[in-house]
Amino acid sequence: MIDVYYWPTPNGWKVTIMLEECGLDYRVVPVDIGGGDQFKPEFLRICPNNRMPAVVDHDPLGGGDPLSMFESGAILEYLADKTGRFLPASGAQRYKVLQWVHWQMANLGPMMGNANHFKNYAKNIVEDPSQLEYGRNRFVGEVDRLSGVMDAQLSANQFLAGAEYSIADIITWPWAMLLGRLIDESVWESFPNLKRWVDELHARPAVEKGWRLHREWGKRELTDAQERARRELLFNQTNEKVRKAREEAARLAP
Ligand SMILES: N[C@@H](CCC(=O)N[C@@H](CS)C(=O)NCC(=O)O)C(=O)O
Repeated sequence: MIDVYYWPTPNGWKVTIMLEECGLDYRVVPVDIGGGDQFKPEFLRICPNNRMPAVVDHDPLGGGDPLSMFESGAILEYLADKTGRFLPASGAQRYKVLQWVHWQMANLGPMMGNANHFKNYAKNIVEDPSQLEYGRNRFVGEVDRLSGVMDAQLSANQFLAGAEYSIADIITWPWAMLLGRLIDESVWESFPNLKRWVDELHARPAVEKGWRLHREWGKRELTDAQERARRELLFNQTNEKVRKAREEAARLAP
């Protein structure tokens, strides 16, 4: 059994889609990131970076004690090795897949996260909206560039790493499918190969199921005060603020 520490966001969906694709048994542990669950000692012991997703595998590859892991890229690579699915065990194709996995982790995810911040969230935080212009242009520009990288790759290949569906696709889809919502639905006209791939993957039952899992959690109506508290929690993190929670987690460690 695998415990998956999850909230319905693109980084969370990567893991639930992979678990569904592999047909693995899993149990969902909610991590309400707007409510501060990522700072709870029991979660920080699993993920000292106070970010979900994370997993604990009670029957780990190779045996031994339960294995806990954070970072979605590492989690997908582990699950692929555990099941022998969606990542060749060796050879050139393994590294082609991993190259796109690392590309997503270092590029598309962070750039889309920052573009979303400057475009959608930050306007409720800063008093002078002109402060946002540089950040918004910088990150939306990067997302546009990265969309072109995917579109070119998918113009010559059915999937990101070539002819086979792999963890490179599973890890990239949850972010890429949000491009229209982030930029504008007309963005798809510029990236027809990317759109073809987004739609083809969406037709896979495991993708649909992993993506829909507990969507209702992220759609609660919040009061203004709750919204403010959520913003303070998510967008104002410093070492000093997180340090105390980390120390408490270390103190409680077995
Ligand atoms: N590189 C990490 C990113 C994880 C991440 O940023 N998770 C966000 C939600 S999508 C989170 O937990 N945020 C909580 C916070 O900002 O405190 C991964 O891919 O696992």
